[in-house]
Amino acid sequence: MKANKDYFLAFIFSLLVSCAAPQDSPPEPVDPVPHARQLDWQQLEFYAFAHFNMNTFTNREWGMGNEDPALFNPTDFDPAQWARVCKAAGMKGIIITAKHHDGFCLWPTSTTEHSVKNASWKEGKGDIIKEVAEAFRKEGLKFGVYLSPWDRNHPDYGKPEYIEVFRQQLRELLTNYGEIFEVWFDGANGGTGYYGGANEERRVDKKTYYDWQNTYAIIRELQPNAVIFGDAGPDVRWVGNEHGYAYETTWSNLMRDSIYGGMPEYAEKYASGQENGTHWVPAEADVSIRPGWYYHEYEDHKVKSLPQLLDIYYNSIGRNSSLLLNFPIDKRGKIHENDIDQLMKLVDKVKADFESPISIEEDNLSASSSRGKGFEVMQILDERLDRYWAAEEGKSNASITIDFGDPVAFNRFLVQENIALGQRVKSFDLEVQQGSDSWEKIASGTTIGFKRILRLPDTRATRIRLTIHEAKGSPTISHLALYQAPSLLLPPQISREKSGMVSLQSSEEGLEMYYTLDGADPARQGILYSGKFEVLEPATLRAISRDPKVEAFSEPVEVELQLAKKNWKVMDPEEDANHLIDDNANTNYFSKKDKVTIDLGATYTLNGFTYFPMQNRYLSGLIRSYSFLVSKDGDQWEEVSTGEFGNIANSPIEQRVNFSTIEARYIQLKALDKLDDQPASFAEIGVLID
Ligand code: FUL
Repeated sequence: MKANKDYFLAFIFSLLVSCAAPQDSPPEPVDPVPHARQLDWQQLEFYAFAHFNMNTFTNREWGMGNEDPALFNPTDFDPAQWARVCKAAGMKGIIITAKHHDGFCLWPTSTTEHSVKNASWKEGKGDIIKEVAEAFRKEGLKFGVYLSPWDRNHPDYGKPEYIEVFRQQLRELLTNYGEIFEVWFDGANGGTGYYGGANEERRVDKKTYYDWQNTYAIIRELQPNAVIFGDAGPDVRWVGNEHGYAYETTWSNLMRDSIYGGMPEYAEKYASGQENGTHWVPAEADVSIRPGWYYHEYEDHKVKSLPQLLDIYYNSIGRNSSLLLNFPIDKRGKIHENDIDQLMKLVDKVKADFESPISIEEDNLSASSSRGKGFEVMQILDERLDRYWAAEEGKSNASITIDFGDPVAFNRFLVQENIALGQRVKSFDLEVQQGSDSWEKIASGTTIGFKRILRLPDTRATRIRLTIHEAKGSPTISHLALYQAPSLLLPPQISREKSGMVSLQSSEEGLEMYYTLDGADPARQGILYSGKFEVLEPATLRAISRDPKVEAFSEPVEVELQLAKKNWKVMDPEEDANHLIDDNANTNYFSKKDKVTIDLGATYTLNGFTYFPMQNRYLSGLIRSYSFLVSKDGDQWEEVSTGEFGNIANSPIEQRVNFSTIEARYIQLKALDKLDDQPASFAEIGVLID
């Protein structure tokens, strides 16, 4: 293992150094401190989650446990592709759902018939776990397993007998598939299920039922280097949300003994750790690249955007947490192309952000206090955890100053503590001098931990000072760096109000935005955006962002704006009618009558309509087949189109329908058939005019 090798080299190096020049003694650790396996794990930072199991084939997030094993049947299972993608993204390994709550096992376990043994895939002769473990090992990546404690298939779930089944499953996974780096236990536990045909609700006492200590002992025996993940650790803890965000204050210290897996108050009380936590249990932020953990074709257009993924990166890895990014593996058995595209955008941007650290020389550095030989401030220059600056014993506040002489430009600040001696920093400020002798505070923070990254506005400074105000014991800093990240140069985001007012939103401060309304090239003929503008008639809006610092343009974006809904009125509304015509696809209108009627406020020559289905994670009332009618006076109606929104269940994107030109002032969309029995739902409705 690389990290172990690094420690060994570091040890030899420190021996040599200590022979040459005697070092002062290192600071006493501030408890709790990490175990060696936790230190190795911490340096992985970024690794993948794969949700691939029975739910992939039943289009669900949680299965009941009564699914037919034959349904598991990937058509082009390709774990080598997963491994290549993860490797290219700089991810260090993968954790796979060996068994999710529905109980289906991805390996031919001896404990149940509910497994790949009875799948159509490879006529029951396959072993997903084996193939994934081998593919990842081949790329030099790590392999870990998610094993759901809750099992909605097993007849004995809830009884003492099940615990032995669960442990046997764990033994098989930890014995037959080589080195395992992490074992992941979900907090979701107990409830309704199939349970071998009982079809009932089974609640368990989450504190006592699993007898976790004896289960952990099996892991320690079979895989002593593996970290165990759970709400209560014991080695790595849940960050407390599924958005991939750690908190401004994130301690790796935790009151571990007050917590058990699946505890209701966990997220609120414990997720950001505790300054006086008794055990070292660092945070792991888990999040899916799509809304769901499992693959659903209807989410193909909902893969997280680059700005969303960047926020996740900076709010996890930049806040003393690791990042476990999930790929919902698709029905072929591959990572979907859309997911790969977005992942690689993130990877390229992160690479660009940290590509060229601003050079800091030993002579630029000074500290208000230093422990002595071996702990001087220049130790922060390299990235090794075991070479660090420490303040004098007993000093809990101290500062590091970088004096560049000439101004430097930066917008990222990265700082790390030597966590091997415990997490110490409680609060800090970042200040700059810009020519004069007075210090200006540009940021402040609380915890640092293994890694803290601040995203800052573009800043120019001749001197930069990190002041640690409060720490548990004398602070240690193992690394500090500054970067000038390029702007996030994305096309503007376009939104429009019911009134027809259009706004452009930029992906980063300091960008210019240009637009045209006649289809012309916005880079050459664009109007500089300075605030909302009105567009009432249909128009082709093209827009582009420009970074004046580097004189570069983003890709252009193009939107066909339809007739503004300024004078529209929903006739006979059942609910908050505005949601239907507010030009915001994130608000919905529901109709128990399964139809909507609108007065356009004037007569137009129509040649089509649009239906934007709801965009919520859980869909209801989507229209499958429709009838569209128009009227000149609101009395006499004529059907101008009827048909199907073919693939709306799988692809709930805006639907566009054209028909022969007709004059009308009133329109009506009727649902003839829906995906379920819920009231017909509409995010937006629009008209196309000639
Ligand atoms: C949750 C589970 O219930 C989800 O299905 C998913 O596996 C996620 C990672 O953890 O608690």
